[in-house]
Amino acid sequence: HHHHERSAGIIGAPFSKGQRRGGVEKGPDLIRAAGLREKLQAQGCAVKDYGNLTFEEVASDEPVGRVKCPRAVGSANQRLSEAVQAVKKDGHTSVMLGGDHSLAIGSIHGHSAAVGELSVVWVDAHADINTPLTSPTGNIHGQPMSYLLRELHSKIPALPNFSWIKPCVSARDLVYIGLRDVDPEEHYILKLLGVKVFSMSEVDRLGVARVMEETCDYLSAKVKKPIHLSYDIDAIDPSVTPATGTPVVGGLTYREGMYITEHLSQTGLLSAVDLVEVNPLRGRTEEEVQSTVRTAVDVLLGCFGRLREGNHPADYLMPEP
Ligand code: EXY
Ligand code: MN
Ligand code: MN
Repeated sequence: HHHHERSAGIIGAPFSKGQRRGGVEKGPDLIRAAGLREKLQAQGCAVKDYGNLTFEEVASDEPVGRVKCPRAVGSANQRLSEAVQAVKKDGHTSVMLGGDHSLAIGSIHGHSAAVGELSVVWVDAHADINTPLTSPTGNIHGQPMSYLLRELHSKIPALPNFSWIKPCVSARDLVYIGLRDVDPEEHYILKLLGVKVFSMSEVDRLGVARVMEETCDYLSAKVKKPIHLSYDIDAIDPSVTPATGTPVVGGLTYREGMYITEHLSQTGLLSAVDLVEVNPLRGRTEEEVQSTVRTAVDVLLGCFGRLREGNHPADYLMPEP
């Protein structure tokens, strides 16, 4: 395996207003406290931690149609987009620690603003592609992809603090892995746009190795674009990662979850990663919280070259007697 020079630029985004449940804003500090920086450095990855973003309080944020907290979500994501652009301009792989998945709006927007056309790999139990008009809940964490896809632009109504968002991803550059809880309206959109989906059924049928091979073949059919990996911890089975807001049975095993990161890391194209939806208040015991947080850290280590076979530094010299 060739060794890629990598560095991680970590952005904490302690934001939870893309959904109803408090606690998900504690994700960034918990993931750091589990030793993310130290473990990345121990595997030879340079780390710059940009700290946590601070988000302005929005005085009154009444729903617009069904959409809840649009002003807070819009302005938080604008901040995040700028932060991700700065991290990319400093030459790092961006690591955004959420927070809820509405943050993918700013993370992907900022990544694209810095590097241009992207491939997006969305690992999630959910498709997060409801438009403001199809959303059954109004929660923006179930909608981020709809704001980002060029093909859905005409379906998106104006929302306060959203006018800065320009759709920057094409449907053919998006792949989903792990889906098992998709609303009918979302399913219609996925079929209409012909989005590549490896639901849990495809993971069952093909196995994760073939899913990843096909994912990368599909995405690099013409040109190899930088990859944005948006990893929702609820993609993994709740027996492993229970501390999350919308757990769904029948998810990825720990091993499948790791394999996805190992494979993407080895493409050398991974340019930004989101790790979202870790919510310690949703764990019933401390062990449930710790198992979720440890797995989140392992996902990120896999993104930066950790292999289960083991690793060694490129310049390792065996001690001579
Ligand atoms: N599809 C549902 C909705 O739009 O509200 C549930 C979305 C859950 C989203 C989680 C973060 O991935
Ligand atoms: Mn999600
Ligand atoms: Mn999800």
